[in-house]
Amino acid sequence: MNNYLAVDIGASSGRLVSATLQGEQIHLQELHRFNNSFTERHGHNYWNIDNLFDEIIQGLQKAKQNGIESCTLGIDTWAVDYVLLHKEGHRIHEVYAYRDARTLQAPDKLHQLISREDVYEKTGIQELNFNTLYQLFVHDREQLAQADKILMVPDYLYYRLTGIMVNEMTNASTMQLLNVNTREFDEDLLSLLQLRRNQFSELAEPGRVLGPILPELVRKYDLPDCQLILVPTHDTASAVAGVPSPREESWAYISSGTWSLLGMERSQPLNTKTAMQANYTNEWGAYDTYRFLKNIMGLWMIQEVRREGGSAHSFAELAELASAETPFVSLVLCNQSSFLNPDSMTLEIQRFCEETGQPIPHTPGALARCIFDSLALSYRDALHELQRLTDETITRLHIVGGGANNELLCQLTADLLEIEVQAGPSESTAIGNIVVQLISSGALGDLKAAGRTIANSFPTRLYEPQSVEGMKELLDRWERLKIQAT
Ligand code: ADP
Ligand code: LRH
Repeated sequence: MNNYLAVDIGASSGRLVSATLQGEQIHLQELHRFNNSFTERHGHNYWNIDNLFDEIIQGLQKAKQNGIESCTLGIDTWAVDYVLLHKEGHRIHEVYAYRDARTLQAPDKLHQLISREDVYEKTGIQELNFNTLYQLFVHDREQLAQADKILMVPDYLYYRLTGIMVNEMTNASTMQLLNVNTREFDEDLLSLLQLRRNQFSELAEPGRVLGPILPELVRKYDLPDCQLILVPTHDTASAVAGVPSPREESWAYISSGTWSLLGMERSQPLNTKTAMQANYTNEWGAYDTYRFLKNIMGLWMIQEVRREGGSAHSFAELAELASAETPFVSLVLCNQSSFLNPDSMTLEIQRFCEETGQPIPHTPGALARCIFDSLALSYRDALHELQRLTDETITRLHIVGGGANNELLCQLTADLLEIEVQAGPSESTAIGNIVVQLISSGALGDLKAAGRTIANSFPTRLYEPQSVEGMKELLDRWERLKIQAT
């Protein structure tokens, strides 16, 4: 039986899972799990990329100890962050984490040289100050000039394992440097950054067989015999490939992890002016799909509140504590930039509530309640915008990712969006990574077949919408808050 391995590394945690296809069912086993976070050094935030590589090696060793002698392997991580490489292949600089404050003013500066409208028309990518375009714009010019190659984080991990360099296209699209019409790097944007096309590698499609793990690594670490397959290396692209949808109805998704990514899978980009104004993006997906979606601040907010509280409560406990609180007491506008990387998320939430004349949440339960209520209200706005922009009526909302375990947030989403929510699987990203390997090997036909197989393999939970007491007053308050706080 073939073994398919997935390395999936999000901003908060990583895992290595193995999978087999038995009849119509995918069987998944988690072999290794580890935490991920960025750390501050000399006033900047960086990822520990060598540590992530070591965790992959450990995971592969565990695979071998579990009797896996040969396998295929795909890697996905979060988007937008990059690695500069010298000609000899070593790193020029540490890898900046996208929440680093150095890009906060970058969009305003860059758009003095080219308008927002032009960039959106070319790329279809929403403006987020941490997109690679803005990060490279403020990156040290000398280092950029020295860079023989620029790889995204998962491209770099593939390179460390195989010695082969490519720019996988789902992640490359989040650079905001690809032209949605030519489906190549946009020459105007490259010259604005004073970069050459040959500083990047070939743009490669998911599904391609890249090559085996370098023999010296296999020998040194006693690893299984593994062929690396390019998967959608952007975790959100894999997460959407892992949604248990046969793609027959009008469906939307929330990929619910560190970020909440709410959107639709489409076969065409939608880069109109109204889509730009609503800050919707067109990220590239596997098999000529686009993810028309919006970034919502997501569970990062509770991750930070939990961390600041000394991790005294698990995520499940925080959701339980929140369930016991009175709903909709205090609300925050999650997508305000002040929540992107505050010194203290707890204090930032409290400051927002104080300034807007709302009760100040102090306990872990009250803070968690405020976050979940506010996220669900933000999802409501985003779903309405999505339907307006695409002129579609969504009949089913899938919630996938770790947040699918949060029963309170799933129920709140069903209630406030007045839609049936299908929650799970929580490991949709690793699953999407696996199904692209299955499609690549011919074991599955396409994304539709994959969606059916996923639905057949992993339990999900349905949340029926229930009426919310005082909904009208709540929505009025939410609208007033938006006017008041902007
Ligand atoms: P990422 O890939 O961005 O690192 P994940 O998809 O792994 O994120 O999701 C992590 C999030 O899932 C956590 O921040 C937490 O809020 C949520 N989560 C995970 N398990 C549970 C649980 N049992 N109950 C409530 N929330 C959970
Ligand atoms: C989610 C994610 C998201 C990006 C952000 C950088 O992990 O990849 O799709 O916008 O991280």
